[in-house]
Amino acid sequence: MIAVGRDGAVDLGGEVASLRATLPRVTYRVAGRPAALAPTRLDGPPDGPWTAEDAHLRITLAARPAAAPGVDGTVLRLSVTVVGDRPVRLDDATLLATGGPGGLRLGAGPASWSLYRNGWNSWSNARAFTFDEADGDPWLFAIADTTLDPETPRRREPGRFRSELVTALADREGSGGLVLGFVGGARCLSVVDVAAEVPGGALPHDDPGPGRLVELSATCRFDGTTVDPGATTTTEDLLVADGPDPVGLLEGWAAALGAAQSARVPARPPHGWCSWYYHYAKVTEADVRRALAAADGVAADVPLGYVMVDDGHQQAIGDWLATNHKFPSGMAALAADIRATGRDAGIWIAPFLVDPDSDVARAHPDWLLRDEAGEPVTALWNQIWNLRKRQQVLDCTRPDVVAHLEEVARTLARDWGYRVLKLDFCFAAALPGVRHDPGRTRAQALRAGLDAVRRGAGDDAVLIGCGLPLGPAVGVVDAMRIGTDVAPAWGGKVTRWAFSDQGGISTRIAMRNTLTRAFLHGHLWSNDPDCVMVRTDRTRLTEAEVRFLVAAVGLTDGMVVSSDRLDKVPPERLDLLRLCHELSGGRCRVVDLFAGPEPETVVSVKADEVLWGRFHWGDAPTAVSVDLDGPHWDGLGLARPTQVVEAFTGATLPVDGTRVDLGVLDPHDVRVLRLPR
Ligand code: 9PG
Repeated sequence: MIAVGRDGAVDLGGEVASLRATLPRVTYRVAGRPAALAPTRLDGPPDGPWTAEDAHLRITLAARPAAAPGVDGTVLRLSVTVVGDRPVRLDDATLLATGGPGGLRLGAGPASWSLYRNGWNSWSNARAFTFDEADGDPWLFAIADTTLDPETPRRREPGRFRSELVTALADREGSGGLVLGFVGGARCLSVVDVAAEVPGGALPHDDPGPGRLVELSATCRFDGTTVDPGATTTTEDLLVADGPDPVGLLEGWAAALGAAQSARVPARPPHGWCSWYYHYAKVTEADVRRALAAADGVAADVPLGYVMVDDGHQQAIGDWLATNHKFPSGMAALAADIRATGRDAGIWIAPFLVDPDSDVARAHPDWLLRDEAGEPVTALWNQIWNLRKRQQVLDCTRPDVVAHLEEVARTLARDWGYRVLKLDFCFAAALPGVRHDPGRTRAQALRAGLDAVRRGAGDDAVLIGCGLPLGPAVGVVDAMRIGTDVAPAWGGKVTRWAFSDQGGISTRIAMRNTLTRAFLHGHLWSNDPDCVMVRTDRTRLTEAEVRFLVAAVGLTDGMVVSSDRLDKVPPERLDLLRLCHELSGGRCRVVDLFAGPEPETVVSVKADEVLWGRFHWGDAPTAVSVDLDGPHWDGLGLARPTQVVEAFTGATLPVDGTRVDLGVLDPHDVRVLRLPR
């Protein structure tokens, strides 16, 4: 599968794709001077490991066959040893890089490829692109602050893509695809860069060819960490695999990462009620108690495993144990009353953020992450918290910060009784800065903070990650937000422009990630697609859009979390929440993940039936039909039905050959066909 030639190239040859890559490259600094080890040949036996050396570093590349089920590929790992007598500051370690003719063979070439681009954290966008599209950083600072790694900027140029942690290429002609994904994320943040020129993109318009691959490289970021003489550090493992089923490759990668990093996957996704999307920061104790009372009334239809107080209980960001006047009984008493109803109590914190005016920031200025100039690093500006000042960040490589985080989590979870913790804005702990421990990467600093929270909260606590980079979270969180915030509005053209169609607050963008990141579910954690709003008060979501939300969350088997005033929700809307639970529980496949920016077809396989969802993203009423034919149908092993029942309308629809006519769908509507097994 893999060979390293004396001419200095790695050959990864598969049935579907083959890759001819240059050797590893490591950039570093010694005594402040930038340097690179970029060998033109490696030494070693034919099947490795292979080494190269300069005056400061020795690098060793090792390859082994991938062990992941259903994934036939190679895993690469690079070790870096400091052989000189001076400490080295490591920047980037590129495990493989290629480009130009012969660099990558897949189908006819880049003009027929789709690329899966994954964003940095929970809120960042993920979707398929074609190489005539451009994908740059959002222009609005508020969106950039919360969705981007500032160390991995993206230019807005057609055909140039930067994906975090994993990418996959699919041949749209159907021959298959290639996945390049890191099967570790607790040690390094990582990126895969892919650039190609195609007709209609950066190439001249009259160029009819299959396009040119310009660059493909996979890199671990060491963030300038110091490695001492004699010490060795290693990259995360990189999985490179090809095969006929590109979505299956992404699933295989997720399974491999989950196994390698001991993912915590709950037997069933947690479900409950969250205060945020109705009460927002104005939430009061009375609101939560009213929700609790309503929960009993709807329990027969809508199980609520937990009741969560989101943002709004604390006195200041950072002072998590100081409750504001809106919760007069105190948070421990409230948790006790929630638990007395048989439900878990949940609470929101942003563990690594501190408000500049908080007690913790004033008492411990030395706890703050600082930049090279000694100024506190700031993560974002949130007008709800502090109109005048940006939020600051804790340095999680400090033992006193770790002890503080542990103590906060211990108090919330064990003393107060909040077994469910939503950990928000966690990206902050991985921002660039000068850390107390110069030997730890940004990923390791974040991981140290997460581990402290887990230790404090205990093994049986349910941790829900949010605003959290994906790789470092695997193995700590039980559930993970995988998209931006929903809103009681779909998000039209103006939001799309303001948010550069990426993060922000938009049900449309949130639901896109619910589909495009569905394959992470059950491998890395339980996916949290954000709350399901079915209400008729305080909302501009149409009935069609509510169905869309219900179907996306249900079919992908995500957490079902209500955020309505349940005492005001009419019975026919409660029915939709019940249906959301009923649709859950299957093994889901987003069939057309690579077909365009917005997947339309989601198939969920359950014990007794197959659910076939057809999502209509368009802004106009449209006649829609479904064709059950195709490779995904063949894999389901179902008899050809002559009629099917639609889940939302209850209508029985005739099957004409393999086609089902769904009629005219409203904008942003969905239909779900129930196919008995
Ligand atoms: C609470 C909310 C909810 C929500 C989270 C997160 O950039 N911003 O100012 C910004 C504000 C809120 C936000 C994300 C970004 O939402 O996703 O579920 O918990 O915090 O404040």
